[in-house]
Amino acid sequence: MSSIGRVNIQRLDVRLDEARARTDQLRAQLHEHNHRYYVLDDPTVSDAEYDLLFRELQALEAAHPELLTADSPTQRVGGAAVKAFAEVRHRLPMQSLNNAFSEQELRDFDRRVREGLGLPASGDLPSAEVEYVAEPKLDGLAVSLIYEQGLLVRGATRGDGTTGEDITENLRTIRRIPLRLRGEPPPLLEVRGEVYYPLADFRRLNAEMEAKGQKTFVNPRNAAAGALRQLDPKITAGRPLAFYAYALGVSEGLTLPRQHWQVLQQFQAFGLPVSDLIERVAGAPGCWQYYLAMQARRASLPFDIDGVVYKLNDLAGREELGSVSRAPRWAVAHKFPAEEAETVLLDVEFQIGRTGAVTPVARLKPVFVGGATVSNATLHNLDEVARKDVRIGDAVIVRRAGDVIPEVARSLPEKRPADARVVVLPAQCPVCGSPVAREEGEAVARCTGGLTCRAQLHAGLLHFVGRRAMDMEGYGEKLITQLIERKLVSSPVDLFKLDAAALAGLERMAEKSAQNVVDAATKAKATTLPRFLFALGIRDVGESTAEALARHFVSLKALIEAAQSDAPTAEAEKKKDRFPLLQAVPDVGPEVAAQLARWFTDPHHLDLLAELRAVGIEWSEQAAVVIEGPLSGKTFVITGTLPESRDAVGARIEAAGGKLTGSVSAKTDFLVAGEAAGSKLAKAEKLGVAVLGWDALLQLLEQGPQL
Ligand code: 9MJ
Repeated sequence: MSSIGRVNIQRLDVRLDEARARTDQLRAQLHEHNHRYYVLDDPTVSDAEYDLLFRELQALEAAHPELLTADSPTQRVGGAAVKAFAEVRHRLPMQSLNNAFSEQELRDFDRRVREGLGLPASGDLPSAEVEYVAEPKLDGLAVSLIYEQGLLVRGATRGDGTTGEDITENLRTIRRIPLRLRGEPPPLLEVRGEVYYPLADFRRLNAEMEAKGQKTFVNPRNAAAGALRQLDPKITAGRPLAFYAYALGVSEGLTLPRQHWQVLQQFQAFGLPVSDLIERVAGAPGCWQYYLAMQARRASLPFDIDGVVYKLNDLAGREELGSVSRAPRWAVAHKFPAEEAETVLLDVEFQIGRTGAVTPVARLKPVFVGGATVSNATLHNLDEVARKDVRIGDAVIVRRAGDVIPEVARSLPEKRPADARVVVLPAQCPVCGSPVAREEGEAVARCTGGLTCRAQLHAGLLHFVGRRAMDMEGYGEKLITQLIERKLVSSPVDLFKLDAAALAGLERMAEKSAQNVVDAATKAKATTLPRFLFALGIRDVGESTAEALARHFVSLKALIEAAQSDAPTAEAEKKKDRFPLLQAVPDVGPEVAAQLARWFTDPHHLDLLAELRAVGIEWSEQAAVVIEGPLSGKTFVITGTLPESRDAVGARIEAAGGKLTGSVSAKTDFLVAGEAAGSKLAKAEKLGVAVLGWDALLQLLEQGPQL
């Protein structure tokens, strides 16, 4: 860096084209130094030398604002503070990972992968182990970075996996995130990874906060979340967040590698930071070795990890395996054991959940465990309390892992005081006084008060207004408590009957916010059937089941009719095939079907549905749009690696009227098979299903099937 010594202020007077040439040169140098410092951890200049270059560029840009570019190293903190983050819909959902907690669960994962790929069981010779990529599992926040023509144009949080928040300006302040990719990036590349707070910086931050008399962060994850949530990027810029890339999202024009390992190598070539702790391992034994090695290194790592992740290396195999609900079948997070600490059980209270479930909650002498102070923990249910022989006054072991609710793991009877008391289930609900009942064979006791119980009503309403349900903004915990206490609301229907005048009398409710809340209710009336079904809070009906029901039945009426004709009569109870209509829905088994049948035959619930309709709740009831085209009426399955992403190929087929399904059966018309196609190809050949290569598919898309 010999030129820096000669910087002088007269340079600012040079002609524009000279200035342009120099800014280009400075940016290239600064990008290179940033990359060496933040990504490769191998700087070749001192901080002072870097600063000189940086200041020269700043001065030139100040003198020639027309030369400023968004990817200039001076523009990391360019954005102004915002009032709120905009929503971003992820083009490909950001999935979460299933967890494994033991060596056995890791082996089960490997077995499911082998079965899914049609491989013989591990240990049956001749069989090679499946190759996995093993990665440390950073305890931070997952983000998505979109690069267009190599430029960082958008960064977003994971959010609920479908919709996140646009935090581009905050992510731009993270030095390890390149503003411009190196090498020859494709026109579109989405990079996913984890933003985290390095431990040394976290300790420094907390020491500073403490010195200033401010509240400290409980753990690095919260510190990272706090920094990313700042509406003013200048504050984020003052927090030294870090980033590692670990997954590919959408891309266009990228020659798709065959292996995840190669994706990570490509990332590095693009200048993205990839952890050097990532390794390729063979089968469950290789994964287990990696787990043990990481566990041993955990305490000396410069960042927090809460486990390791194993991912199938072969990308075609991943497509073959697909996902269940929101998690891929081809990966698993193997978590480190939860941290434990000893404390005293001061008392047991009973909480009433949305479905009336009575949960014993431990009130504890506060204790620091798993990165947080814990004073309440779940005891799950009374069977568990009895099994663990936990008594009030006992010394107990509390366990906490990551985001999981803390639990009382066991008691220490050897330390039991003479006045320890046995925990008894209350006969009446502590909130509404209705009898508490426990059905035969069920571990859970329930309050029988239904929506007459304030606790059930409160939890039910919170669920109803939730973001993934009716999405009614402004209806928080406190507002709902007040609405119930003042008897303004005794059912979800009442939420739609409130007017601004009634709301304005409540605490912390100015006229304008009262109107906003009323407007949110009005807006929420137009919804979708899956959201509405989920909002009803039927036991065991989560979001994905609600979606499956809506897809299958299309209308609420059809669902109700099916549930009612499936409702168990004494005669049907005897038969093995109970709930045939409901169980025809993918993912609905006998237990969920029983809940549905019960819910939709209860007259109170049918009244509730009628009332919700009467206050104006609407959703469209249309079967998925049928597109007419050359492939109408034909069913396709896609497998293997194709020149375009599976989504893109699927979109082409659907645009031509074809229908996509996930697995090959006798009803499949065509299997589109790319390279490295596996068990689906074998099955198609066995069933005599027509197999198309890429060129044959393109021809078919143009001409339709030749009859
Ligand atoms: C973490 N947290 O370190 C994934 N993760 O991959 C790693 N998370 C992930 N991979 C797909 N290393 C979804 C999440």
